[in-house]
Amino acid sequence: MILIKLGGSIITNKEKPLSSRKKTIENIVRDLKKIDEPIIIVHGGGSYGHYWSVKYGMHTQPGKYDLRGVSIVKNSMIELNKIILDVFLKNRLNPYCLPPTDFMDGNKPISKKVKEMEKIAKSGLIPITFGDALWYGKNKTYILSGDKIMTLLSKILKPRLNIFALNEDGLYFDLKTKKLIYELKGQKPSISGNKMDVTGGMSRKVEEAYKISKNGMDVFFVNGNKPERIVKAIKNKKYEGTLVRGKRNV
Ligand code: IP8
Repeated sequence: MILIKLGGSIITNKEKPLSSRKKTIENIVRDLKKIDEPIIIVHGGGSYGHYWSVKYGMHTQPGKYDLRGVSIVKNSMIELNKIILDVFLKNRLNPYCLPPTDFMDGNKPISKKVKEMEKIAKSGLIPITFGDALWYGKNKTYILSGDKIMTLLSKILKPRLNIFALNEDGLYFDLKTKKLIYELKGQKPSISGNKMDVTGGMSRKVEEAYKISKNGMDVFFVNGNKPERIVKAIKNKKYEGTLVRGKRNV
């Protein structure tokens, strides 16, 4: 089984509020059709969820956030999710929408529900979930990032590969030269944060990738504008991007 995160920067125009990159989503989905292993999709918020989370000052830390903000963030994520589901359907794939409320209890995953996602994926349906504003308990809410969902799901499901589709070729040694890091085995690059992103942008991804690799699994950062690279990684184990080797594979 393969876990794929479609980052907000690839599925939306981050500089333009509430605008999706439909053509790019379509290209990715068309290539996902070539994969014959069960997959689970997680997507980010981009200029939908993040736009509103910033406006309402909402973060990953549980708090008593503006209830209007909670509703609006949730609504915007449903809107983005619907766009993605429609592209899957149009391309004759069978998406199975699973908002994180279906498998989260506060900030903890419900193991039984997560395991059920694997069964759903193996049946041929494609579970699709996303980062969201969630009820935490004690009148608090929080922003659950799609990156965090990747870590939570991978810990329980132990997928063969965890893929983060980005709007970049992978991780770079430094942002000026954009020299690509091809492979990492246990060493963590330092990545500076992204102000527009309430869940921490690139640094959060690297953080979560390291947690996943420490749990033994490989993580692959790939350019979502070149979806054939996703297919090559899955089918031919050819990694045109950054591969973070899981502890057991180092
Ligand atoms: O883009 C966060 O998900 P991410 C979603 O994966 C919201 O960090 C609601 C901001």
